[in-house]
Parts: sequence; C-alpha cells; structure tokens
Amino acid sequence: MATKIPKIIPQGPVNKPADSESDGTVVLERRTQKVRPPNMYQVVMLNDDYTPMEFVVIVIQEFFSKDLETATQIMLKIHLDGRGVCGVYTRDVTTTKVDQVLDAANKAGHPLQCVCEPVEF
Ligand code: TYC
Repeated sequence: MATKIPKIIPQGPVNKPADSESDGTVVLERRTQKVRPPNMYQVVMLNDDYTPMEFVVIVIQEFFSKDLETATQIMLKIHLDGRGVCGVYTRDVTTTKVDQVLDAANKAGHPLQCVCEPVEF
C-alpha cells in the first residue's frame, strides 16, 4: 500500500507567530547580548637597590615593546616611587610577562621583581 504523503501547507506571514523566523525556525528565547570586556591586569615592576638601571630599561623595551625614551621614563619612575606600571593586558598575557621578566632577571643574576595586579576602575 502506498504511504500517503502529507501535504505541507506553507505558512504565510498572517499565521506567523511573533517568535518565529520567516523560514519557520522557532526562536525559543531572545536575549540581549551581554558581552563584557575582559578583566584587565597590569605588570607592576618594583624597585630594588641592586638591579642596574640599564638592565631594567632593556627589560622594559624587550618585554613591553617600549621605545628607549619611554622605557627610561618608566624605569626612573620605578626608581623614584618604588613601583611602576609597565603594561596592561588580559590576565594570561600579564602573568606570562611577569614570568618572562623574572626569568630574565634570574638568569642575569639580578633581584628585579614584578607582580601582576588587577586594574582598578
Ligand atoms: N634602583 C636601581 C638602581 O639604582 C634601579 C632600578 C630601577 C631597579 C627600577 C629596579 O624596577 C627597578 N640601580
């Protein structure tokens, strides 16, 4: 016996429910998009009495992509104030930069320290 094929009646805009698309797809829930910017973290470098200024300037240039003048200004700020921000990034990038700086300082035998801090807004 032949199977009866049901007749598909196309639904026009008159019968279209408010929560369906023109292709018949039903939208269960419409949400307003909530995308937050990521939390940001800063690399804070700390002063000490032993690390040479030249080394700090090179580190800031190398790992924070600063030119010589900017790196020198940041180093002098740290030297005078005890601490200074070298850059602001997402959490993963910030912790990677901290690791890179500490690694470079250890290898060179300098006590240079830096930390990852959340940016307050
Ligand atoms: N205070 C150091 C000196 O006089 C220089 C220095 C600057 C060290 C910044 C660390 O994060 C630092 N040689």
